[in-house]
Amino acid sequence: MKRSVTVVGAGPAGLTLANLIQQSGIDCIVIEKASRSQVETRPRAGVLEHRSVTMLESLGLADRLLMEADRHGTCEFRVSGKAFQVSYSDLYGGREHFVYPQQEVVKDLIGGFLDSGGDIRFEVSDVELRDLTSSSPSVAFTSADGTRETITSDFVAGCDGFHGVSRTSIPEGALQEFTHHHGIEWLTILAEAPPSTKATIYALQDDGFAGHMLRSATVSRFYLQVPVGTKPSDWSDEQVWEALHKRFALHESSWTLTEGKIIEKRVLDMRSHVVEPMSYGRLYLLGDAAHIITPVGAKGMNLAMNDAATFGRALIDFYGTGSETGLKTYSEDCLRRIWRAQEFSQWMVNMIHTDVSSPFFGRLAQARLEHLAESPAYRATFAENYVGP
Ligand code: RFL
Repeated sequence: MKRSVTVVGAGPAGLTLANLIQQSGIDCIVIEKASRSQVETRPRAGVLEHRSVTMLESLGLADRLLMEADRHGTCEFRVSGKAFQVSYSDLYGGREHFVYPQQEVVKDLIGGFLDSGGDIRFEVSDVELRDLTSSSPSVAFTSADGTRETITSDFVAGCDGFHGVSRTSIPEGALQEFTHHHGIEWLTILAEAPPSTKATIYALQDDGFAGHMLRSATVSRFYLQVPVGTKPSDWSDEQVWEALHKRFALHESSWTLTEGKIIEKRVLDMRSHVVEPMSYGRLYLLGDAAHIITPVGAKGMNLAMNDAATFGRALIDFYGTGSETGLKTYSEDCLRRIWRAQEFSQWMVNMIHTDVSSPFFGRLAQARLEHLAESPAYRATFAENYVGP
């Protein structure tokens, strides 16, 4: 097989890229390890920044999103029983977050790509990337029916997430890796519970952080700060609800938390990881394959889609005019935004957790939250970063 671009991985990064370049007449193929139903039902992120929505609109793939997504412009902080809200949309030109589950974004992107004649091979295995520094790299894989196939292309887009094969196909020493473990873990819970709030809640109590994130009218995501080394089975459903009630509790308020059936309970390792540069020869890394960010600030899916937009534009330029400028600056262009998001996420991690590395940091978190509650200038900076600059 010969295609201009081989895209490895059908997550938000790979599918955004595939739609973008296919719409510009660049032939590509997407290969994906999981089945179509697996990728279309995998609940993960749920917050789209306005720029991601604008990009999906420009691809003609935002109709369902614009109809179904809830728009949010306010979040709430609860500190030891007292609440304050930040109307980040009002503070940043009316720009909002769109709450639309990642699996719905993926569904829309797969539908759009296949409807316009796209080629996605699901359930591939034994993927191997070869000749990456040549002008015709190739990707070999075993297809769902057991046939071994090889695709030769001009470029390979490594969009296969943190555990994929793309980044690990790059020889050791060719990339610089930046890793940080934040010293905390989150128990992440997905529950069939209608939201108990209209605004995302970040709550901080002496025994740790709790988050209430919005997903849909019937499903909510919750987070609980837990000690490093915790296993999901360490927490019974009853203990989860008890901790959530306690950490969200408000003095002098009749607010209540609506419980529901817990459908997913996992422990999320809170770490950050970035590689530089985000390319090697004709292999370009996009999304989680190149960088991991904590869920604090809800940036992961948006960064993945931004990488796709940046690389897509570079390819369109290359095939349209022969210019290699966009390809050469791809990594630098993406990394600027990635590091800014990492900086914001780290700032927020330190603000909403007790005892990240010592009790000293617990007190700094309180001071930062007080500053946010009191200072319009501080809130404006938060809004700019939270909405996406
Ligand atoms: P993905 O989504 O991991 O997709 C990679 C795809 O590659 C496939 N794959 C392979 N395919 C072929 N060959 C191989 N060898 C392969 N190996 C893997 C995988 O099956 C998969 O389909 O990466 P991508 O596209 O870079 O997208 C990144 C986002 O998924 C990720 O950053 C977000 O989910 C992070 N994230 C959040 N981001 C936000 O912007 N807002 C949020 O609110 C938010 N919440 C979250 C999150 C991530 C979470 N978890 C589970 C890590 C909440 C959670 C709990």
